[in-house]
Amino acid sequence: MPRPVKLAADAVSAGLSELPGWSLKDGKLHRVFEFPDFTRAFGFMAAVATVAEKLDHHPDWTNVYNRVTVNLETHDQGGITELDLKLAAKMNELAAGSQ
Ligand code: H2B
Repeated sequence: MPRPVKLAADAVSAGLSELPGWSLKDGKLHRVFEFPDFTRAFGFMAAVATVAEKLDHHPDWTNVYNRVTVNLETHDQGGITELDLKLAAKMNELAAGSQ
């Protein structure tokens, strides 16, 4: 699959408008997910890992107890691409119900 290209600012804004909880921070898609406990947070990360491998697109993230802080960008492109919007949407789906 050809790698997507870096999106223009207006395309990023349009994408963000359909991604509840996400914002633009330092040129990356940013969201903090909060769960009831560590087990739920880690379960979310495990579920996302499977999707990330399938997409061959991986999040920059950190976990502290019940919180997962995520920054998405496409390193190859030095910016945000459709793959980041897709992964962000998938993360929202996977987090729904376990937050
Ligand atoms: N993930 C992210 N977020 N950005 C990339 O540019 C990227 C990736 N590149 N995962 C992929 C892997 C690349 O290194 C492999 C070779 O396809």
